[in-house]
Amino acid sequence: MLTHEALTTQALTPQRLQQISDARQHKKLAVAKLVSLFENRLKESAQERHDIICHLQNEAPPRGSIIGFTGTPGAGKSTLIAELCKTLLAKDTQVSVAVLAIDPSSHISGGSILGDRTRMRITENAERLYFRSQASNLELGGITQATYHATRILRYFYDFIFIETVGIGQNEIDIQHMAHHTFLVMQPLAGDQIQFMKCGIMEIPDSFVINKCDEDRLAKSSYYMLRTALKHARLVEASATDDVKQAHKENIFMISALKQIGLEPLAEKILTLRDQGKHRSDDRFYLNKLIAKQYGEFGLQIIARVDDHDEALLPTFEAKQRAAEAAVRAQIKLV
Ligand SMILES: Nc1nc2c(ncn2[C@@H]2O[C@H](COP(=O)(O)OP(=O)(O)O)[C@@H](O)[C@H]2O)c(=O)[nH]1
Ligand SMILES: [Mg+2]
Repeated sequence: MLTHEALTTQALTPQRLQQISDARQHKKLAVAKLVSLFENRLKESAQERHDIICHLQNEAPPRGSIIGFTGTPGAGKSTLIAELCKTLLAKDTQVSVAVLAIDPSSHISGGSILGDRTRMRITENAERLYFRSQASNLELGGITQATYHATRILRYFYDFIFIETVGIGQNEIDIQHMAHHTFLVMQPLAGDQIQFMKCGIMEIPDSFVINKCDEDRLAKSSYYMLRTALKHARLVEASATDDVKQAHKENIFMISALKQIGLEPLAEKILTLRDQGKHRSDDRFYLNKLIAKQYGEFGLQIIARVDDHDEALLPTFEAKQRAAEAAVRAQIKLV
């Protein structure tokens, strides 16, 4: 039904090919320009985005693993990510990381340049590291469509895409959807655990980071507190033994980003999450969100009829979007 609306793929210009080749070498300007093209999602550049993804996909599937870091403001996410990046890049001389920081303060400051960027004390000239702040103007403090679209392109150029987002309800759910692995970053003895238990949010993260474990005693007490909370939430069997030395094996990481304690096991864990990128496309999830926003339940019902086999004929988000919008508009005319 929808295939005749599919975008035909066109050849890229020599300039665009050069830009892609530069981005592959992690040249920041080229990466930034490509990410902007995807973030902005201007209608007139939909064809180009489609062509770029088809071109990249043709050469190799996306490799980047998306790793989410969520948690309350002030838990130390930015500091942790900065230290973790340094550890990772030093540990593995091949690995490359892109960081997308979604800055909730941009509501107030009107821009996402300041805020967290100043706290991400990453050496900007590290070649294998790309950093970008995103304003969270679309959905309060969290994952936006722009985040998803930025990851679509970044996954072809970087081994890991770290997303920093504030944990307030819906964002955890969204980050869980987008990320291959989600870390909940907490601070010790702040009552976060109890808070999260109440919200049912404990179930969402794949791993826990207790940050600000600046001293051993604090690390241990925080570990036991978290284990108790997990047992309460029935995420760990009540009878399970608690062994602080084995914590990282059960995906609990006790860290002081400030004092650079405990980063090694976390970096090792992250390296095991490599190459997850090719296993999933979330186009449909974000397309549904877009259509729901534009056309509500009516639109969703119509696009639900797009068969799965159409995925092969509609290989990009842009192709799916065009087909879906055409289908919805056709129905509107009929009604
Ligand atoms: N004591 C201590 N403070 C930390 C640690 N990590 C971060 N901080 C501080 O906590 C504050 C908030 O950190 P930030 O990374 O901006 O938190 P975010 O809002 O979660 O991104 C800053 O003042 C950091 O210096 C840590 O391991 N120990
Ligand atoms: Mg931050």
